[in-house]
Amino acid sequence: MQIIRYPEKNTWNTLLQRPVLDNSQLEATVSAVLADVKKYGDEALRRYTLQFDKVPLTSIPVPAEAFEVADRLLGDDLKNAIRTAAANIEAFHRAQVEDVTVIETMPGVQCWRKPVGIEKVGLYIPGGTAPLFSTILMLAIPARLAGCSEIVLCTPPGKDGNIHPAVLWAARFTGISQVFSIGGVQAIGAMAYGTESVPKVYKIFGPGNQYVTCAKQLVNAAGTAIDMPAGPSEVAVFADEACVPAFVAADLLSQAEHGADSQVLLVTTSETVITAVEAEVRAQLEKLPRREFAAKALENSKLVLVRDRDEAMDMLNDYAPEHLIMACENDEALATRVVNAGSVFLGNYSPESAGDYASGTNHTLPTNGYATAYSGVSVDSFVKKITFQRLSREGLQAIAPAIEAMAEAEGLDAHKQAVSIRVRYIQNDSSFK
Ligand code: HSO
Ligand code: ZN
Repeated sequence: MQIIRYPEKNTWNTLLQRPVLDNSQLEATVSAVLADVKKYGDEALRRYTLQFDKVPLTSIPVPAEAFEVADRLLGDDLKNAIRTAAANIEAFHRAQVEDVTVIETMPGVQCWRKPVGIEKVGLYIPGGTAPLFSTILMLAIPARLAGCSEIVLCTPPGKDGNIHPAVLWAARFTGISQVFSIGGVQAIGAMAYGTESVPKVYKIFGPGNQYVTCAKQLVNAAGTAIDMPAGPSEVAVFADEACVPAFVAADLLSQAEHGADSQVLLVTTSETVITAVEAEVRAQLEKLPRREFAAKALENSKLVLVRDRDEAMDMLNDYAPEHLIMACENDEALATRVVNAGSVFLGNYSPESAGDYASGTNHTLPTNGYATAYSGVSVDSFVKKITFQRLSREGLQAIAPAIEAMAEAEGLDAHKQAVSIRVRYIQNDSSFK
């Protein structure tokens, strides 16, 4: 990890830069696969699964027996852990379900907004080096709470053609309607366009590699909604002498182990913290099974010494991290100054892993600086909010002069007439026809 001491403000931009990925080469490949899926449907899904995953698919939908096998294979401890996490995630997200409030903006003018679940949503769970079944809880639970009627899931088959039992068990447990054994760009295409086996959905959620992210962006440009632009995982930690360096190091490594492209950042006001955290990172890294990924990620990562807490907060807000851990004195007071972050973890006993798995908050969060303008996934991500209104005769009469004057000033006479015609009717004007 690179150590940077007291960087001048005009160097922050460079210092906080994320690794830039060049998508230009990739886009042609991704578009070609998408076009093929659109044209050839299931046949293209089988062909690409054979080509990319090296699996000859017998069935695109995961058969019912596979869920029973998964149920037998999965240990009770893991099932209970998933149950605990799911209960917390459900409790946290249930509170996001909004009540409908009717607002009387003027006497006789009633307006309200009703959240309605997006009917068909598609969840993508990557395969690869770690089976992220926790992401199923983070997506399917809010989807169900939002009232989505069709929740489908795509995930690639492993080398043996099977899907990890925890993925299937979590899918069944959270009430997902159908699971399909496909991954990568072809899965995103299948959910965006629909094939003989896979239903077309209106919005696609979930993490993925560069290819999947590019596919999501392309189908989004063509009309399918997506959760958010996704990038590699990241965590920033603010620590002072109130931190426990071994905890900070463990948190940095927990995010670094996601992949070689992950990025971690420590901002501190204390030279002692830098020295201690660096030594701990080295020691703990050695013992990690995924040390190669973590070590690669650490090459892109920085330990930064700043002058004071104000400077630390300015820097962290500029960085807009996906996750922000504050292991410091008076964390809550300092946290009131956070303006850009996906999810914030306060104090020495709030590791990011708690939010990644089980405390209740969502782990699908804005990366790559998008926390300046985007929120993480929530029940809101799965609903549209439809507004309604009803005006009484009195209400319309009261508001009519305002509408008429504005319509006239915009030169939109038919708009004015839609009000005036009713007013004349109400007044029983003889000119009404
Ligand atoms: N830290 C990831 C989520 C995750 N962690 C899943 C473990 N499993 C989101 O940035
Ligand atoms: Zn994680």
